[in-house]
Parts: sequence; structure tokens; C-alpha cells
Amino acid sequence: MDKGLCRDTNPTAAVKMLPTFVRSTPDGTEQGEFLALDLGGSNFRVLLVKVMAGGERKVEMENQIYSIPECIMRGSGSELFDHIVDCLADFMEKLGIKDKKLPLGFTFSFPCQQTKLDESVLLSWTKGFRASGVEGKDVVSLLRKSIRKRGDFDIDIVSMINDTVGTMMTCGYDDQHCEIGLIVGTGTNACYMEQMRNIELLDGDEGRMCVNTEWGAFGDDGALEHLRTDIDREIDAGSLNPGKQLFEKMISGMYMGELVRLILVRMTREQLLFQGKATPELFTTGSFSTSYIYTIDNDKEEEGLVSADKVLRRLNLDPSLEDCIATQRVCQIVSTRAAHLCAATLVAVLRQIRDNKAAEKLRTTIGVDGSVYKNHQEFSRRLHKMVRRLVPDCDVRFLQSQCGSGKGAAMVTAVAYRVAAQHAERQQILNTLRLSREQLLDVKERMSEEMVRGLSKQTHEQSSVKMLPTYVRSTPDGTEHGDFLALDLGGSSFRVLLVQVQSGKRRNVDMHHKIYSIPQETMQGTGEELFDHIVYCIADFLEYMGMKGRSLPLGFTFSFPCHQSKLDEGILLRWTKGFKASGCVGQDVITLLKDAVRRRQDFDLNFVAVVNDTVGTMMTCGYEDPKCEVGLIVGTGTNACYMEEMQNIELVEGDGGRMCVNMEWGAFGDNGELDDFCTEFDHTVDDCSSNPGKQRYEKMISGMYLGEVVRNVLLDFTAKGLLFRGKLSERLKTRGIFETKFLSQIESDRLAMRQVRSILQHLGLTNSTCDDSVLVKEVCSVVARRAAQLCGAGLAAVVDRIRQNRNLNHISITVGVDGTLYKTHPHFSSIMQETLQDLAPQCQVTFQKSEDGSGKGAALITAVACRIKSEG
Ligand code: 0WK
Ligand code: 0WK
Ligand code: BGC
Ligand code: BGC
Repeated sequence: MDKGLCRDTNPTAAVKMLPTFVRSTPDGTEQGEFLALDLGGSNFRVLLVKVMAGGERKVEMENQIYSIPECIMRGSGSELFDHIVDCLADFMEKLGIKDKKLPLGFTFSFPCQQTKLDESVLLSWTKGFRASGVEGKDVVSLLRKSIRKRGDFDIDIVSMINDTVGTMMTCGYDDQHCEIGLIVGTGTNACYMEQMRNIELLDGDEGRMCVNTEWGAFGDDGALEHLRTDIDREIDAGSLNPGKQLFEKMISGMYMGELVRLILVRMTREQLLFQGKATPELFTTGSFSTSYIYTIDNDKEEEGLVSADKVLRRLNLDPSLEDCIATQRVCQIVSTRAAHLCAATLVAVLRQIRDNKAAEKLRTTIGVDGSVYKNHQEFSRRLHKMVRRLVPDCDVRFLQSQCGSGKGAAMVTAVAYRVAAQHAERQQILNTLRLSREQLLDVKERMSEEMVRGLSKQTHEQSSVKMLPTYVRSTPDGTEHGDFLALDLGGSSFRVLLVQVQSGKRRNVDMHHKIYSIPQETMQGTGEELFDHIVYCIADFLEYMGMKGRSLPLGFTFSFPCHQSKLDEGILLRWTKGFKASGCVGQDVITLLKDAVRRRQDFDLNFVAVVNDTVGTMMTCGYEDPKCEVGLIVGTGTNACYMEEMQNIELVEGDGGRMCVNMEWGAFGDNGELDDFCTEFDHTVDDCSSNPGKQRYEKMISGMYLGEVVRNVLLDFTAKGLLFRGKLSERLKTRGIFETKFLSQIESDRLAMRQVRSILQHLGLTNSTCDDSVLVKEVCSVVARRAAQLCGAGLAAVVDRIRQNRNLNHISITVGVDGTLYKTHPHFSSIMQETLQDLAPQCQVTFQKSEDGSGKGAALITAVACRIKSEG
């Protein structure tokens, strides 16, 4: 099995482990009428299967058995498929459905290499079939060709499956634990649900797919030579396909009777039976039918002996009681070997599934069909017994298929239809979250327009992107030095830092910091409580650092939109990111802080600067890379700043040089600039937020909201029955329960499926399927991709503006970036950079992740301000 699953060894593996493209099992919503063909067993059947969903959930079937004459089985391929189509036409005629173009599922019980559900190339015939011109061909095309040739009806061939797969699906309809299909009939084979990550022949790691083992060929590479007897070799030599299907020839119904006959012949020759007198019948290949074994080898030995006598007399032998007992013994041995060999290989499959699930105790069901299993009680009894002996720790149930694999083929077709319909419906919804290049270019253009409106005195008030002057005009020149205190408020954590700046040769920055939490009730209480809490943390830090007595220059990273008229003043325009402390909006936050320090009367500070976290980040990275002229945050919130030409900043006097502008791009779209990109999910997130109608761009990009966008998509999918089988969990209805960090985890590494599963369990979705996990991951990646692209489009507007400001054809620039989402999401940064490169090709942009946070930047800005002040 491992050799067959592995891309490198598959070509030489005996057991081919063929992918079937059957990935989902029925979920009870399937419905409709389906045709099915069942070829390859002892009978050829044509079926009409009616599937009803919901409360009515049931399956009705009509079928007709047709024979496949040996001359057709061994004639030309076109004769065979023409015969099949004639039977189909006859069946449809009888049911008066010839004018309907019904979907069809084709059970074709031979080894086929599938490339998709309705495309399958026959590798080699087995079980006495040998029609020419079929091996190496796509049997679905051959069937379509014969239908076209006949030309009096049309059908939609949706799926082609192996009978093991059909059997698994037939039984899976009644037992959701059924994940293995077993056939012991004319031939033998098994299939099971394998983890995609183990199927190396296919791309994709997510979920499971049914694999057709084609274990009948086990041993074709010599692996069973130590078990095969001369009789086995004789059977093989006399078969239609010597050297092939060696395992099948030791087990299945096509050969079991022959095995017994050859043993009886051998014993007769050695005078051990029938006083050495054989008959022409005994020497005739195939004269000892496998069905004889069913009656001879049964649990009522007496009855079996009577039957043995009858069978041997039919071969014109004159058996004694001993002869009958010996014949019965031979039947028992041949059948027992077959059952035990089958058990051994079945256990290999069970162990594979148990290991895949890392399950202590595996609970599973095996769907079984085939004349040997069904008609030979002793065989199935021995099989069950040996399986339970070999894997006592597994709870294995055998479910005999009552309706044949035709029902399963119809189920696969019905599921394919449902999956296709659901996929189309999901993609239609997800497409509203997918942005085209044209749309992204639009976003860039509109952002550029809003930037100009924000900078212009005339339109600033109306503009959604406020382009706030920061009074940060210069970057460190290396002469700064001293100890500075910095506060960093507004991200996912509040930090107090001591930043020690050294200049000259020993130019360096040392930092000590402590992280404090801001409880929700403080974020949303009164301004006084909030600033008292901030001052309490400062006091604790100064205590901890033993610096209570010192009045250090302070730089305050305050990551909210503030109107500044100077470096040490910041009038809060509005709260964002869940903050709502009263009495702050419209106030100078430095004053609020000073008041709190005064209220505490415990230490004093020298308030020098209030900066936005984007500005702090730009400065922090600028300390290492002078080309860093843009600051970007993609964290709880999102925002950007950059160095703008003074002559363009109409709110501030003066034209010389540059000043850093805090764009507050989170509010882009608040004037409707993004309405044609907003989906119903974005509207729901905005309506339920603490600031409806505000920060629209931020609500499509940042960490505080992406999880909510995903949760709303999942709710919508579930409500439409497109996910979790339509079963909603109470927990998933809880706002904020699908944290954005889950997106990063879910898209993180190869083990995504297990992580998705555990996250879904955490969300109360304990019965989610692999498919559900795959879909959740797809929703996460679509939402995250849109966020990254929107961010890239915004940034393209910024860097292209800087290039145009400087009349350059080409510019190379660095963006300092920080924020949990940017730093932890596995694909966000690369998608954003791709989009940026595509939309601003004349800008070569380097991204520098800020390792020290914006507190360092705030301290550097403070240091520069102190230097400039000291230079007077
Ligand atoms: C009945 C299934 C058919 C399968 C057959 C195998 O409907 O698809 O091929 O069982 O058993 P057999 O007829 O070869 O004994
Ligand atoms: C770390 C910076 C801080 C900024 C934060 C944003 O030091 O100023 O606010 O990144 O990321 P978040 O913590 O919101 O993910
Ligand atoms: C075929 C399999 C089939 C099995 C049972 C084997 O000979 O190769 O595809 O599943 O018989 O019918
Ligand atoms: C704030 C910005 C801040 C950004 C990133 C937004 O909500 O309005 O000031 O830069 O979040 O933290």
C-alpha cells in the first residue's frame, strides 16, 4: 500500500492504490433520478435510482440484469460497449425514459487510472474479460462514443467508479461510519477513505479521497511467492492473464472452485482419493464451481457431506464417505486460506486508517458485496473472526450491501451533482469576496484621490482619509543620545518602555519594556479611568526599573486618529479598535495623560511627543534603513504613514522639505468609496461593530475584523446547507468567537486539517467533516487574500505618490511594517507584496519588519525633538 501511494514507487508497485476522485459521502440532501450501470461482477445490471432527501429520505430502485456473452467479453471493445448501450436503451425503453437526459453513474469493476470522476483509463482486464482495444483507453469516452453511434437517446455520464467504491457508498448511505468497501466475488478488491496528504499521485493535502487498492494484483511483484503453492501456479498458468492478479487467484470466486478441483486431481493422481480413478469431468477446467464450496463447506458438516457426495457424483465420480470428508476438508482449507488472506490484507487497511486518524480505538464499518462473501457463510464467518483476532483494539462492523454497487454509483453521481451545485453556490458567494485586477486598480485610484482630498485644505473635512500632519519632519542623524520613556498604546498590548539611545561610534539603542493589559472595561469606561490605568502602569514600570525619581522625556505612541498642531499635542478625532473611553474624543491626549500624572502625584514626566504607531514603526525601521519613508500597520487595526512634501500638506504652513503624514487610511470607504466592493458580510460586521459606518477599509483588512468576516460567511454557508450539513452550533453564533489568529493557524502548515478540526471542535462543531474543514480553510484564505490585496492596493497608491512627488520614473523605497496579522499570517505579506508590485511596477519596495515595535520609534522621535530643542 505504501509503495502504491508513493509517487516514486507507484509505477512498480503491485497494489496500485488508484485515486477515485470520490471525496464526499452522501449527506442526506441528495435527490433526483439517476441511471446506473453495474459491469464486472457476475451480472451486468442497468438501474434507475430515485433518491429522495430530507424527511422523505430514501432510495427507490428499478433494475434489470442483462448477460454479457463470453464472445462479447472477449471480442472487440466497440462490440462490448455497443452491447452495453443496447442494454441501456432497452432498459430506458421499458421504463419510458428514453427522452430524459438523466445523469448516469457507471460501476466498471476493473483497474482504472482515473484523472477525474468521469475520466478513467483501463489499465488491464481481469476476471475473464479481454475485449480488445480498451486497455489504455478512457472507458467513459468509449461509452459516450457507443451512445453517439446509436444516436437514439442521450445521457449525462457524471461518474465512473469501481464496484468496491459503489459498495462503500451504498452502505455509507445507511451507516456514516462506512469508509471501506470490500468485494469478494468473481474477483476481489477493496477501497477505503485515505488522507489526501498520503496520496502523492495527486496535489492537495486537504481532506480525504477514496482509494481503490486493486489488491487483486498483490503478489504480482513476487511478494507472495513464499505463500503460493504449485496449485496456485497451475491456476495462474492456465488463466487468461498469467502472472497477474495473483492474490485474487488465491481468494476470489472465479478461482476458488478451480483450486479445489486441482487439489482433488492431484490427490486422485496420488491415489489418495476415489481409489485413484479420475473422470474426464474432474479433469475439466472449471468443472468444480466455486458455488459447490458454499454447500459442501458449511457449518452443518452432515449436510456438507451430502452435498459433497452430490457434487462428486455430478462429476461422474463414485465417492466413498472418506472421499466426501476429504473433499469437504479440501474445500474448508481452500476457503479458510482465502478468508484469512483477505482478513490479513483488510487489517492492513484498518491499520492505515487508524494511524491516519491517530485514533486509540478505531470505530469503522466495512461495506461488503460479492457472491463469495454473500453465499459462503463459513467464508464470511472466518473472515470476521480473523479480522477481530488481528485487530482486537478496533471496533469493526461488516455491513452487507443489499442493493449492489449500482445504488452506490447513483449516490456518487447524486453527491457529485450536489457537490457541484453546492460548489457553484459557494463560489458564487466567495466570488463577491474575490477582487479582480481592475477592481484593485480602482481601489488604488480611489485611495490616491482621497489622499489628495485629505491633503487639500478645501476638501480635507470631507475626505475620508484624513492625511494628518504629524510634525515629524526629520529622521535620526545618529547624534541623539539619552534615556527616554515610551508608551505604546493601541495595539493588542500596552507597553511601557525605557529606551536608551547612544550616539557616535557606539551608536545603539537599548530597550527595556513591560507589557500591561488594558481590560475591556477600562477601554470602554471613562477617559479618566483609562489614563489613570496608563499612569498606574508607568508607575509600576518606573518602580520595577528603580527610576521613580527621574523625570524622563516621554514619547507616547497613541495609535488612534489624532489631529496634531504640534508634536506634543494630539486631539483625538475618534476611537477605533474597540476603544470607547468617554470624555476623550476632541481632547488632547497629552493633557489627559498629564492630568492623570498630576492626579497620582507620584512622579513626573517630560511630555515631548505623541506619535501614531505607523510613525513610530517608520522611525524604528528608519533607524536601521534610511530609505524607510513609509510606516505600515496591519494588526488589530490598519493604517499607514509616509513622508509627504510640505508643499502638498496644505494644513501646515511652509513648503520646504517633508513631513510624515499619518493617513488614517482605516477610514477609507467611510464616504462610500468602497461600497461596490462591500459584501453582505462586510455590512453585517460593520452593523455589529462599536463604530458602524466608520473604518470601512479597516473592517475589510485588519485583525479585529477578519475573523468576524469569516464567521459570517460560515454562518451564511451553514444556513444555506452548504457547510456542516446545515447544522449550526450555538458557539458559532457568538460574535468574536472565530478569532483572527485562527485564520493564520488554519493557513499555516501541512497539518492544517488537524488544526482546522481542533478549531472547529473548539467552536462546538464536533461533527464537522473533512470537507467542512477544507471549506473553512478556503473561506479563510479568500477573506485573508482580499485583505492582503486591498492593503497592497492602498500601499501602491502611497509609494506611487512618493515617486510622482519626486518626478521619478523609478523609485526604490523601504516600508517599515508591524502588526500581528502581517507578522503571523503565513501568506498575507506575500500576497500584499505581489499586489503592490503589480499595481505599482515603477516602485521597488522593500519591507522591513519592525522587531522592536513603535515604542523605539517614539523614543527616537522624542530624542530628535530633544536634540533639535537643545540645538535651540
Ligand atoms: C454486486 C455489485 C457489483 C459487484 C459484484 C461483485 O453490485 O458491482 O461487481 O457484487 O460480486 P460478484 O457478482 O462478482 O460475485
Ligand atoms: C506593535 C507596535 C504597536 C502597534 C502594534 C500593532 O509596537 O505600536 O500598535 O504593533 O499591531 P497589533 O498589536 O495591533 O497586532
Ligand atoms: C478488479 C477490481 C474489482 C474486483 C471485484 C477485480 O478483478 O480488478 O477492479 O473491484 O475484481 O469485482
Ligand atoms: C487607528 C490608527 C492606527 C491603526 C493601527 C487604527 O484603528 O485609527 O491610528 O494606526 O489602527 O494600529
